[in-house]
Amino acid sequence: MNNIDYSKGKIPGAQSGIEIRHSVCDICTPGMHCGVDCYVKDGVIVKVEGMKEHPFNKGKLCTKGSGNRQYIYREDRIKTPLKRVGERGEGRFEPISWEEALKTVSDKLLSIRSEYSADHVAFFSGYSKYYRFMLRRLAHSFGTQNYGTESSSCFTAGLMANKVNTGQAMLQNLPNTDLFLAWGQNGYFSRYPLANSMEKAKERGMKVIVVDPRLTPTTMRLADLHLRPHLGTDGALAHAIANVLIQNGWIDRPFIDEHVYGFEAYKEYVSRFTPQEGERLTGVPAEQIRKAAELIHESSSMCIAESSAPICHHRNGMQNYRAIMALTLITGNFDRKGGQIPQTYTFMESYKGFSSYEEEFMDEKFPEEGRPAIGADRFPLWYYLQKDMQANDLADNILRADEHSVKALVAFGMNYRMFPQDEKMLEAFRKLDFFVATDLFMTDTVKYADIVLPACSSFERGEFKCYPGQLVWYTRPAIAPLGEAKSDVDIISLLATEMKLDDPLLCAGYEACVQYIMRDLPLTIKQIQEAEVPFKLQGVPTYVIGDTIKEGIKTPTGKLELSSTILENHPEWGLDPLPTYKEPYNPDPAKYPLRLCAGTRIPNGIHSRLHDVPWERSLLQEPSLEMSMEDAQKYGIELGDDVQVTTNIGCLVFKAIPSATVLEGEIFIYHGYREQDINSILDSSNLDPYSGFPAYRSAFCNIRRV
Ligand SMILES: Nc1nc2c(c(=O)[nH]1)N[C@H]1C(S)=C(S)[C@@H](COP(=O)(O)OP(=O)(O)OC[C@H]3O[C@@H](n4cnc5c(=O)[nH]c(N)nc54)[C@H](O)[C@@H]3O)O[C@H]1N2
Ligand SMILES: Nc1nc2c(c(=O)[nH]1)N[C@H]1C(S)=C(S)[C@@H](COP(=O)(O)OP(=O)(O)OC[C@H]3O[C@@H](n4cnc5c(=O)[nH]c(N)nc54)[C@H](O)[C@@H]3O)O[C@H]1N2
Ligand SMILES: [Mo]
Repeated sequence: MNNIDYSKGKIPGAQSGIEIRHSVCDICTPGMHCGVDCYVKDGVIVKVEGMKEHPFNKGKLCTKGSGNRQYIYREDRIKTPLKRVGERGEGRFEPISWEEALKTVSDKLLSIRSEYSADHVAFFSGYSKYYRFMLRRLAHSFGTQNYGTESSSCFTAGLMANKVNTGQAMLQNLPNTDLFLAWGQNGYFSRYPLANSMEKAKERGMKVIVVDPRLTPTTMRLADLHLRPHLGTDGALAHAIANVLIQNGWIDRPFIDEHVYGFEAYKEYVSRFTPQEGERLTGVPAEQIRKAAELIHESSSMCIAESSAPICHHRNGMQNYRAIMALTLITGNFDRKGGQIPQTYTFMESYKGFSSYEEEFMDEKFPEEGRPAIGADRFPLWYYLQKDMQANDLADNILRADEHSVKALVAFGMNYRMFPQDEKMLEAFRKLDFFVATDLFMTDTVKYADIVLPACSSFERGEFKCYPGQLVWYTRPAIAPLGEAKSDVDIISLLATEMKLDDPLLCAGYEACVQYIMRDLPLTIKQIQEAEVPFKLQGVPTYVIGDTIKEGIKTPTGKLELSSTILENHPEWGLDPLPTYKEPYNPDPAKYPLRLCAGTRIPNGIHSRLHDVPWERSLLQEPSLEMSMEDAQKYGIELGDDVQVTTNIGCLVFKAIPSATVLEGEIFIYHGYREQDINSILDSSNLDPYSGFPAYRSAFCNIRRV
């Protein structure tokens, strides 16, 4: 054995009793779940490493994944079902058996359903997402449309923009493109496989434009051109670039004539966004706007990765996203090599190159006659496209306490701190007749529950996964569930069974559900389970670029829609069919002169979950506020000073980090901290009327040293 192995200390083998078992890290977004080697001794994980055989992460683990052992063994892991004995929020519970827990939940939900109606029960899911297809169906089989998720603030607004403009989701054909627009993307912190692919493509000569107000490893290492718009002004920037393209005739006219609807109205609209006007609205110099248009013109192909969170966490987020997408449409980079490629929906919000029956599974029990889901009235486009609850309206629905208010909430992985002005959610919890929470940890949300159900981590369960390129994998548990914890999917199935819902498939359990969804695959789920590592499915029909153009674009007009006919046909919603631009909302510019971005990703945090994990916390010990060097000087602030941030809702104190990566006039703060919860001072009425997404990234504030 060589010295390196000795230095690691934890050596697998008969002598040490350590065995390596493959599993998956689910800390992150499902599309990225990396393979993990769990070093297991006596049923306990003593170490984790990246799994070399995993085609996706190839042995690497990110900062977050490296903290997995400390994460799953967090001291506040819940190990048995619990019944509340103290006040809501107090955190006093008594262990109970699974039988008692399931029976209590079932009795309570059924009695609310018979006394009021099924609509008075809501089902919610935060992270993780692997069980969502079953939870949605559970809600439907129970009889309510009130199923909602954390995606009320994540990803979906971008998907909605895709559905409106092109009828379906699209992905970048990065390996073949000439020019890559990384719009609000820093893979080095939030999506490292993207950073890897970008590095590779740069080596073969791909050009890169990055649009990001900040300096990041992506802007510094990979950008040929870096545009730095003010937060939330992306729509104006996209329109100004489009304006230059159109004025110069640098567009694909034949493609537009044949495949694009609404071009003349769009052209008329963007004509006001001259480079000078673009500069005024976004802060990006007119010269750079022209330069971006030139680069697009000079490139034989272009694709755009517009990240949903930074683009859509604004009052005008979805429209900004559509404005960026319009650049693809007018240059003809749709369903073309090196451009944006339409995706086949696969599984778990992923587009992995084969089709499945997940959408059918999720919606075949949809209670059509039920009351439209919460938020349907306020966010009609959301409801039209998503057919579920816009969870940003949930707290208000409960607090209204009228005849339509939810009485019982069934929450999986719910973290009340994800919402703006999140105290309202706590108040809502207090009003509920019944609240059941399923989680790994005794969080501040869970403390409000009447019944608590212990969920297990990804290392303690088996899970079906798929990855780009028709790769599939069925993981095996690396260790037994801690205490009496169960996987969420088993809990859902047990609840359906206990309530005697008329849904034999759901009651039959996870494997049966996955088999139903994947019934067209050349292998059965049982056969897929035999492989220890991910492998490529043979004989699965794959998408051929150009097929969508040939077979028909999935919008109402069969064309790519610059002006949305869904919105044209619903004038009563009061939403603009064109991707119109609106400034971020500042309640009082004199009082709140600084732009506040709450949530730009840090490598060692994921929302609320890793702040209590020692390795992760050691990398940034206190809730911090990043500001420009110019503002630090102007406000007399130095590194480590306590700085008070004031918004129209309230104030909080953070540690100052003056940084050359930040533009003057902008403040960056990460969210999810128990001690300094930035969402508690963000305005919950500042929402995007198209998607219902909160404006986490374009709030306004003032600061002072304390
Ligand atoms: N200010 C601000 N707020 C934001 C954002 C932002 O950028 N800025 N981003 C928004 C976005 S994009 C997102 S995705 C949301 C994320 O919001 P959340 O999903 O609320 O975030 P987490 O803190 O990860 O909380 C997830 C909860 O799920 C639990 N959990 C983890 N794994 C499992 C599991 O397998 N089963 C069960 N039952 N529970 C589990 C965790 O313990 C935790 O309590 O936050 C949104 N809120
Ligand atoms: N380490 C880590 N990784 C994560 C997460 C995490 O919490 N931590 N969360 C996961 C989740 S739930 C999500 S949704 C994704 C989100 O992932 P991303 O969207 O990739 O992450 P962000 O860091 O929020 O945004 C990327 C870049 O956008 C810039 N940006 C911020 N506001 C704006 C804006 O208004 N316009 C433009 N053009 N750029 C802007 C930021 O400076 C940042 O460098 O990340 C996932 N990955
Ligand atoms: Mo997210």
